[in-house]
Amino acid sequence: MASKPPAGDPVQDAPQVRPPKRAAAGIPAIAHTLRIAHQQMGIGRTARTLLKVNQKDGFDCPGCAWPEGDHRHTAEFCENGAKAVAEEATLRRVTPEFFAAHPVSDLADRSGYWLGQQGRITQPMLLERAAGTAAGSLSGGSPPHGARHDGDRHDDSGHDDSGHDGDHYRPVSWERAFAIIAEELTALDSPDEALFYTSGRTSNETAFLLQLFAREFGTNNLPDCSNMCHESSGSALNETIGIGKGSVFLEDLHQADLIIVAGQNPGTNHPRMLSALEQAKKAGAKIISVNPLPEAGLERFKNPQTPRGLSKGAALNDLFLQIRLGGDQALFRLLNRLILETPGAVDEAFVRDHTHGYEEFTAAARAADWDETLTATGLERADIEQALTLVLASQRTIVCWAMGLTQHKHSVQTIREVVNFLLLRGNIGRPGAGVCPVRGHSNVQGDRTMGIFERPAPAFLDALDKEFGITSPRHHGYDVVRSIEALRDGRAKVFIAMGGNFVAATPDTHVTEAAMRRARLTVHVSTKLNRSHVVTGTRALILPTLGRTDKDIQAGVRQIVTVEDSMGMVHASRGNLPPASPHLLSEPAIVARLARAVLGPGSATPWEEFEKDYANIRDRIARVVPGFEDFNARVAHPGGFALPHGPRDERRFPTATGKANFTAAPVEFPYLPEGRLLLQTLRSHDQYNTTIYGLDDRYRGIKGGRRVVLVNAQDAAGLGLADGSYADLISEWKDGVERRAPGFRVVHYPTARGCAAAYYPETNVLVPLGATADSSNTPASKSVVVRFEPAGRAP
Ligand SMILES: Nc1nc2c(c(=O)[nH]1)N[C@H]1C(S)=C(S)[C@@H](COP(=O)(O)OP(=O)(O)OC[C@H]3O[C@@H](n4cnc5c(=O)[nH]c(N)nc54)[C@H](O)[C@@H]3O)O[C@H]1N2
Ligand SMILES: Nc1nc2c(c(=O)[nH]1)N[C@H]1C(S)=C(S)[C@@H](COP(=O)(O)OP(=O)(O)OC[C@H]3O[C@@H](n4cnc5c(=O)[nH]c(N)nc54)[C@H](O)[C@@H]3O)O[C@H]1N2
Ligand SMILES: [Mo]
Repeated sequence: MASKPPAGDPVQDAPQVRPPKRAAAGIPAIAHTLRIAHQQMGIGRTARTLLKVNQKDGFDCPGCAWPEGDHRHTAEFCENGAKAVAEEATLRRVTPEFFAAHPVSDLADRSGYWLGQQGRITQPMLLERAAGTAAGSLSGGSPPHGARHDGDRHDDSGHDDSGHDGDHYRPVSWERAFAIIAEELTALDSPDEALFYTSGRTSNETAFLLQLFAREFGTNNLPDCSNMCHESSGSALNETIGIGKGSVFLEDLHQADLIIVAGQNPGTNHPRMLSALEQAKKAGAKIISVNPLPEAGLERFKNPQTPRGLSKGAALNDLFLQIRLGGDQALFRLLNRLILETPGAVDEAFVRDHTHGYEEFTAAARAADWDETLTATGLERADIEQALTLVLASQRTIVCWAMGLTQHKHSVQTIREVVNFLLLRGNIGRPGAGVCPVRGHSNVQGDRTMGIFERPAPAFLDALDKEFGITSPRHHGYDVVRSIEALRDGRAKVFIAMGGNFVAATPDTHVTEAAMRRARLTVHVSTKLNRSHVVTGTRALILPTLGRTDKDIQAGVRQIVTVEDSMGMVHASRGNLPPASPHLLSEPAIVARLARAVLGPGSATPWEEFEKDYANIRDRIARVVPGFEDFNARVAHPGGFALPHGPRDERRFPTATGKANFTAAPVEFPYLPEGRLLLQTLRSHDQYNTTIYGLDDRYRGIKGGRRVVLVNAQDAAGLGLADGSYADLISEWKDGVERRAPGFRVVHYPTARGCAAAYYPETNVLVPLGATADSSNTPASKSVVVRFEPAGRAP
């Protein structure tokens, strides 16, 4: 059965395709930035914001978690950072009049791109769905079981006096909004029926308050975007080196002999990393990229900060290993065998003094098989031998990775094998060497440090309890996937999100949306409109908040917030723009008022003091979270401070064995049945996760549309998929449920054999809720087995 793509809004999805680019940045990046910035912000604001990004007295770029160097250009230029800023500092507004003109059923038919383009939300808004109605039709041909309630207590609030017709958001006062949340939360049978989701833009101060509130309320249900992101890295690193964070500073990249970039597309997602790679190369480093796709940024970088960059640019890659999706564990395992077989290649002293589990590991590694590895990776023998030469020539090796390694069933095993690889040659805890999981959201790492975690360490809870005189629950809470299951099964009834776009970012869209519609109350603290505002519980609140670029004044005092970057550096962020509307509250203020409304006078926590001055929050963080001693004084230092990291600082490994652990998991790689391809769901150049800035993916040659699927021409020939034809993607999973994403334009593209790629979130509908990584439970959104069915004519 062929079907058309969902007709969303005036934006026609009719992609044009050209050959992919071979270089990133350069003049087109500047031109593109200025165009988007000007459209969203006008000239004055463009100048005021873009000059303040990542400056010592400015705001932290809301784009990515890549660190800032100590030497800063007046405006360290980054196209996608600028787009993130423009998106937030936009002059467009979503007002109560907008909601009056657009019923939820209309908004539910719009694309995420259209919703985001409407601008900043200006006032708190309330939706009260009438009993038994589906507020908002499900777009995309989803099953008609959207609105189903527990049937027991919706609609009986006694406050339905404001003309609520179940299909319009209406303005609501902050006071009333908090009263509604308090009413719903206190009516729950157990605090564990509430979910508190956090997206990684949230500041340390807000995150700390939110987890404190949730635990004082009585639950560890603190799912966060990290569950879908670097959770596999955290799991693997905690077990092997004793801390779930990267072990390098920016300077280490500059000093490395060899940098391996595996499963990451920095040209789009961490553009400032290209400057670091360029600098490393200048100092003599070699770079290997491991990726099914030849990503432009890794091929050639035209640094817009240098005259040379504006013309020719610099080649970055020394070796491109075009690996099959999910082949990385096999690759690193074989490299480990080859290192073991090379006399003198192992750092014997490091292994003896600092590691555990070597015997078991070497037994497994020696059994690594060439044929199996070539099948798993799709590489040639010569590729791997060339990689080995570079590995053996390097005294200081760093492995960087992102979602290409973390979003597979066997991701944790894969990252553990990367750790084995680095341990073998002593590449942890010395300059120029180490693990470098490159984080996504600008403060996702900090949120975890602040205690946003459904499985908190007992020591953290002990410190929290002691400081606040509370008794935090000790049983684990739900992560993202388990939260969806709990909503689906009626075990969770209230969903509160600090940022993010839960229903669009999570897997199995139809299942997730139906689950969300079963909630009694859904609450989103947001800056911009998104899909999660229109797929709601019986009651829904949108609480608009200040963003990073906005000036935050409390009790007459200008506030700062703090963030932690991908390399464990903590620093201040200070917005400088007048807020998008006078009705906005800051995130810390929202949590503090919410806590007061819910916990009432029974709470001894000084929520009011916290709202008045965030320095009061930092004083408490300093007493609860290790590494933050003297927080307020140290964050006043320009550039901030580094958090301690045992393995990096002193080769101290706080694991169960007290050593760095080698591990020996069996090698796995995805199995692909005949006539199927393995699909990865990834980002285009014009998006920030579920926020779509535009419809182009410039480096990959795609223009004016997002429903494209990149397929190797030889695979396409075998499957009868002509370039320019349209196909439905159908994912195959053991539950036998048909998951279909209709109407994708086939693009013949130089990806690895057997693999395909298409954008997220359009393809999240294909990722089964049960398809997650072992131990980290991260959705396996980079290995979805799909078949193709012709979709008739182009839309
Ligand atoms: N502009 C912009 N910046 C962003 C984001 C954004 O959406 N837009 N998102 C932010 C967030 S939250 C995150 S987590 C990061 C994400 O940063 P990335 O991880 O770079 O993001 P993806 O687009 O998912 O790209 C995955 C990359 O891994 C490759 N890959 C996929 N599967 C495999 C595999 O099995 N093996 C190997 N070796 N490679 C593989 C893909 O081809 C692709 O190059 O970026 C952050 N920064
Ligand atoms: N198939 C597939 N699914 C994926 C991924 C994938 O690669 N493939 N990647 C996963 C990853 S790595 C991640 S991190 C998640 C992302 O999941 P999320 O973090 O939930 O999603 P975002 O799209 O980043 O959230 C965007 C929304 O955040 C709100 N927002 C923006 N700035 C602020 C702010 O300052 N404060 C507040 N309160 N709100 C703000 C805006 O309303 C905006 O619409 O998606 C995951 N999902
Ligand atoms: Mo992420």
